Amino acid sequence: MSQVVSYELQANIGIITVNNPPVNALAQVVREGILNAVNTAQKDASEAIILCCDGRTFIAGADITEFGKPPKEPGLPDVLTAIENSTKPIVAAIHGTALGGGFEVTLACHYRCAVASAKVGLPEVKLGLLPGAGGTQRVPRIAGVQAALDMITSGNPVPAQKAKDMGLVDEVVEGEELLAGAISYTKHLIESGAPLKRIRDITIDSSTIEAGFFESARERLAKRARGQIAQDRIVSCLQAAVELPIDEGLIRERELFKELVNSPESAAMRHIFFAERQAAKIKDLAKDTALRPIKSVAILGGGTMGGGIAMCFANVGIPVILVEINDEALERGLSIVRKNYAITVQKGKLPADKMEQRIGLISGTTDYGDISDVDLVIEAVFENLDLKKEIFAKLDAACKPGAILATNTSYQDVDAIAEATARPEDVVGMHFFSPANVMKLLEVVRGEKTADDVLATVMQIGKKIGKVCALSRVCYGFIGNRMLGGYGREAQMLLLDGCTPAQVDGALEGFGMAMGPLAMSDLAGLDVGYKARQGRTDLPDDPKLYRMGTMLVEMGRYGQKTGSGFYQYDPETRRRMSDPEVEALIKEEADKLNVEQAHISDDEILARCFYPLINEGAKILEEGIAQRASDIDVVYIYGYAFPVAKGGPMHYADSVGLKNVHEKICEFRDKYGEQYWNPSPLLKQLAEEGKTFAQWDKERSAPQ
Ligand code: 3H9
Repeated sequence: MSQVVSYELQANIGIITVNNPPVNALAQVVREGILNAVNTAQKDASEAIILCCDGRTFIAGADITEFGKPPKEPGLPDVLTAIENSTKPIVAAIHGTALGGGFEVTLACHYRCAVASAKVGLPEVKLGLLPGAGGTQRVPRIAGVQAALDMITSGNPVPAQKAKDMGLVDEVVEGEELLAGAISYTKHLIESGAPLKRIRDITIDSSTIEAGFFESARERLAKRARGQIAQDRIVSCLQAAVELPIDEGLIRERELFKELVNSPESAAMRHIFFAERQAAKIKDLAKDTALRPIKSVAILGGGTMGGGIAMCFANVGIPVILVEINDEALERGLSIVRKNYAITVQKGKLPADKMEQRIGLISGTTDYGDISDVDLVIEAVFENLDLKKEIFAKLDAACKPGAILATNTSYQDVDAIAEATARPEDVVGMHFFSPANVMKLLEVVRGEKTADDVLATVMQIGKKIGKVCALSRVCYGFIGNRMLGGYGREAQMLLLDGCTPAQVDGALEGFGMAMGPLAMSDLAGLDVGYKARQGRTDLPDDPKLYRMGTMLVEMGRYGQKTGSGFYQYDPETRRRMSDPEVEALIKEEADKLNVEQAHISDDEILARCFYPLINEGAKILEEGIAQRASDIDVVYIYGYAFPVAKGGPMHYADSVGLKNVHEKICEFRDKYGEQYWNPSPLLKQLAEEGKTFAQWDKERSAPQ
């Protein structure tokens, strides 16, 4: 048949098997193979056909690497037409995850059966796309329009039993022996003379759809879309499913799919899909590096961060010991954990008995002697290098040989911490982001002497607890926080230069940031940055630098916690409001400093705030702190809420053009001074060569 699709006749059942590791994506050879097999089966002695897959999953979707390249025949819709028009019933047999185009293949089949552990879903929206092979037309026909809307706009997969309840799957087969179960189900269909059930023949009764249903769905989705267009186009497709005959609905779906697949939004989101998976790979580490078993964990420090980290491990069934300096602190830490779990239960995201199970996995101690046996320790005390060194010396004495000793520091020198022990090879940074039980990013910091198996183990355990891992070498602030410096600085400088806080935040929120930098500083507390600056000797002596943040703190305006900062906050709702007093103060200060205020466009605000990030990112690359530009994007998407539809700062720079970014940085250097705007040599070089960061990554990933 073909290398990746085989066909065999077992008694009166034809069996088509796809085998295209790792996830049976619908590459051209798979599409062609299925089409040929379906055609073959029409002419042989089979009475029904089963479509199943080898390996870990049913077809997990279209081959994403093919998007953006010239289309190759046969297209997926042609394959689906052949399946749907088969004169013999075709039964999809699902295990693993039938996703996107993979699930759409099953919807063209006449029947679907699945093992209980299988999931089905249409995750295209997470790639800035919509289901482009009939998903938007067939799902509402069997599951209803509301269920289709929820499923396709969330992109979340549905477990087999729920899929059966929704009508998406016909049979959940018993046990995990899928093929045997599928054969017995198909035999039953043959014997009972089951008809050729085609979803396309179902008509949606449009009178069941409330007036204004689609308009209100659009409005609701636009609020959380952060400028993304895919949700809106999905609603258009569902509307077509209700209002048009299926063939016209399929044409509409195809047109809108094409619009999205060619959009910068989808290109950015596909970039992040692959970037996330690349980031987990460490370039100079052998694939078969042996892992250290992690069966128990200790967390030092039961504050918000330590408690959140403890939850990450308990959530996946790994017992955790929380270590605090006294009973009172320990009780406080454990109660934070209980409170967080209770909130999750209240929100309906966790059954109460699961909460008890997880809390049962977290114990506490004030004695280092109790952690002598754990496999991994994560220190999460406050940011003080001497304290951390003292703790690591104690851990060295207390922990068993081979235990991994990790620090959750955000800034400190991991090598200096490692040197406080006699086993620096066991020391590594695990930088979680707050709230640690929610934020997806884990920056893994590789010290000078960190052992390979420690790194490989931490990457693997990071994935297990649901984090997206990115590797950083040691430097002040690692990848994420080091880059952030210029972003916050410029947000404040822009005020003196003529913007209001609302203008600065508005421009960045319009771009898709969840929260602008000034509102974010108010949320974190302006006093935090103020205190951090006091200890720094490396900042230029410039009265303009952080002027407004400093003044506000000295006026007692610390941000949300004191009810005012760059903004005023409604005491009840915490809604932020512009504050005329702050705006007048900014003008006054600009006059005092002889800064000529001018109107600044949103584009200029974006360049002033983002180009320092990009420039620092380029320096981080040339110094080898990050392995890839795409790793930096992953850090910003998952740790700093950079809009995924823009693909992260480095991808965004590529889309603007590195020549343009470099020229603008040079212009800012001439206008605002070299101490802030000093173009990175790598950025300059790539700009001159007309290259992108993506090309730079690619050249470095190619075998030497
Ligand atoms: C679509 O279907 C559009 C249609 O509606 C219309 C068409 C006309 N293509 O995630 P993992 C690679 S859009 C190519 O680490 P896991 C992945 O890069 C698609 N490659 O495994 C990785 O490569 P590497 C809708 C793919 O077990 C390797 O497979 N479908 C694809 O943690 C292993 O991946 C989706 O969006 C693909 N579709 O998770 C599903 N999928 O080893 C996307 C994976 O070189 N996929 N790869 O780094 C997933 O969600 C997860 O991969 C899955 C497995 C849950 C399946």
